[in-house]
Amino acid sequence: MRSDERYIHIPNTMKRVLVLLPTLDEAEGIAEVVPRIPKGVLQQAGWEVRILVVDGGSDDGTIEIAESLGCSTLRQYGKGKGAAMRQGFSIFLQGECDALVMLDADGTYHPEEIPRFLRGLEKSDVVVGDRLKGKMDPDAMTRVNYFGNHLLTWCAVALYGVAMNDLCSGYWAFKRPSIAMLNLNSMRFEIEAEMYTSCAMEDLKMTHIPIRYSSRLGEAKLGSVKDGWNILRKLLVRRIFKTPPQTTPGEGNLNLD
Ligand SMILES: Nc1nc2c(ncn2[C@@H]2O[C@H](COP(=O)(O)OP(=O)(O)OP(=O)(O)O)[C@@H](O)[C@H]2O)c(=O)[nH]1
Ligand SMILES: [Mg+2]
Repeated sequence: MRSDERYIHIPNTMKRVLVLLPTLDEAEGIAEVVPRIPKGVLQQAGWEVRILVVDGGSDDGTIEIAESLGCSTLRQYGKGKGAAMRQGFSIFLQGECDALVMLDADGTYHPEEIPRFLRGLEKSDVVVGDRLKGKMDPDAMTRVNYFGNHLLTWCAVALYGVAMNDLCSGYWAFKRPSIAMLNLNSMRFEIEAEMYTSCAMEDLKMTHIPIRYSSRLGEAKLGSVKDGWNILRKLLVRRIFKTPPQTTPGEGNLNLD
């Protein structure tokens, strides 16, 4: 064997993680969030990182900034965070990554915590970041949202009987097969609630880890009362109709084509 040949056949033991970032006019946020993704630490832990930004039609340069930072970008079909996430999940399943981490691109969540999520996946199917038991900056969440998040989380647990600490958290990690089991048709901010209902009904093992939560950069897109009501309605609808219409068994309803 030539001296260099021994390196050629080394099996690639690196796993791949897709970091999924939904954006709508998040120029400031994306410029801060992407460089904070700890690629070096993840690489040492055996993870190769890919970043996909699914954009809802930003006109503030978000896409250009994301691309300049090495992200893949995609203009979503339709409108809404839910539609964007479903499209991102669908693309994930078409690719070869082993795990997916999703977080908002507004600077509220801390990308430095991604390795903790991936460690959590060693013992569970899904890991959910818990802001309510984590360390929250004083102005990170309005009182209305704080109360609403607790109330909706309580309703979710009462309806589904499966542990959940922070229903509206936007920071989740999934093993690949878990994504394939999700049945979703949410268009807007009810997507996380529906992810919870789907995980609960598919008996996926969820763990919760306390996370940091900070004030957002740029403007919020969520309307507390309207979106709060949509979340509650989604919890009730899924309790009665377990899967959305047009769901393909085992494949869910992730694609919007
Ligand atoms: N692709 C896409 N992303 C969206 C859309 N609406 C919001 N987002 C993104 O989804 C993430 C969450 O939106 P936010 O407005 O921060 O909502 P939130 O985090 O629930 O509410 P705040 O606590 O007020 O920040 C952010 O990264 C947004 O840019 C949309 O229609 N399409
Ligand atoms: Mg936010």
